[in-house]
Amino acid sequence: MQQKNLFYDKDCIPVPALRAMQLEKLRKIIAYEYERVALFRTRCDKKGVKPRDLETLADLAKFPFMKKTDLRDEYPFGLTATPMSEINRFHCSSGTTGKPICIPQTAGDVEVWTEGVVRCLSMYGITKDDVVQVSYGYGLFTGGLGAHYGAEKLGCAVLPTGAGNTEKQIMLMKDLNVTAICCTPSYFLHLATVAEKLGVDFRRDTKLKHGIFGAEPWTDEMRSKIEEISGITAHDIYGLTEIAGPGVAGNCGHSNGLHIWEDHFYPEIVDPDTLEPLPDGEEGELVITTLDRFGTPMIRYRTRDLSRLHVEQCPCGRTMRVMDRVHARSDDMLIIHGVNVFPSQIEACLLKVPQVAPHYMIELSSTATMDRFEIKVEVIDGAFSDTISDMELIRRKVSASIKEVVGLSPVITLVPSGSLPRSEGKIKRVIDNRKK
Ligand code: DLL
Repeated sequence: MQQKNLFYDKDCIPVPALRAMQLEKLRKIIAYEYERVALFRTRCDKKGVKPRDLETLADLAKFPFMKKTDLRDEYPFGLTATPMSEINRFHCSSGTTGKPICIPQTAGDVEVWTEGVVRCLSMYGITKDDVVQVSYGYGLFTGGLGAHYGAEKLGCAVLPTGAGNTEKQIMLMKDLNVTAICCTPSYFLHLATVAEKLGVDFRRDTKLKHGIFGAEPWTDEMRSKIEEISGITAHDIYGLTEIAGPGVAGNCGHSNGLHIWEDHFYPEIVDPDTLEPLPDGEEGELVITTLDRFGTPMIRYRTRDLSRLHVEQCPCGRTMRVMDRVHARSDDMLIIHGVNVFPSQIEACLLKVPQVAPHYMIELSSTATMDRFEIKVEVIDGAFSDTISDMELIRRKVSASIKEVVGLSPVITLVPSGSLPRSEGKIKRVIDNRKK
């Protein structure tokens, strides 16, 4: 059973009390946003809906959505709801195109975010006796400072390495008896490869027990692989800049999903095409309303992340709803030869083949007549061979595994271990050079 900790009682608030609290907070934040943010007010007026129309939780569906383009269009302060004197911190997310988005936040907003991280860390079994290495990037990205503030608040000894300088990270991990590391799962894989090259065995030479991984989709197969190569427990932490940062949700280990701290972050699942709310149990796009953030409140923010809210309560005793691990974003979906393919499906298929390492790249290009779909994947040291028949055998296994799930037969290129690019932050695993 989960140890008792600072936020344990809050995690287990009885459901009726939780729903009443959410309704009260929703009423307050919607009225606040309506009064202070012109974009929201104009949209509500256009829809003919007023803050007073929120009488039940279901009434939230009457209110307009917010999305990333709103933050871009209103950059930098169009969605800021407080005077600048109350702003304590900025975080920005660059995205891939155009202007960044900027989230000004109050000191209270940072506290709510920190609390989310503390609740996640406690849930993973981390205590003040742990030494926590924060290898997420520090700066405008929320990973570094988010994990740092949470671990520090919990009373852990924090090692703020940030991203990169991998050999030094491994040395410090050993010398300072680090017990938990926070980074992207893809960076941990890189760290593991470098450790192996340096002759460092995590089990033998370090005290590492926990990995707190997030910021990018990763599959259950990847989680098993990480645990197998390192002997640590791989925990999932979810979040996004617009809503706070890491610590919006985390997994408790009792169910295969993440508790979303819904006393602060109210979740809905909507059909990504019709935008109609879906009942718990059905998969769709996760939409979040921040209940206690006042610098840049987000009302019905479309995350683009695909998930599902579980109907059943988690056996751990927490009443906060469990959401499915985010395996994909709606905008990650590739359409190849008319078939919908998520990169996470490819990852799961690849990792079923024991000779294959968890490093891969999906490359798409157009030829004169059709799309070319290629997967480059590393083969583990020892399995890579000059013998054509050995390699052909692995290639066939990979191909069959993908064909079975996705129904397509990509070109499979097996490459030696260490030959594909590594990332210190979020990894980019898809290169789509097709003509649009
Ligand atoms: O990635 C915040 C974060 C930092 C979360 C460190 C966890 C750990 P953004 O850069 O705004 O913020 O990116 C948010 O990353 O909408 C998801 O698509 C993806 N994402 C974040 N955590 C997970 C996760 C941070 N655990 C976007 N699993 C989100 C899957 C995740 N995807």
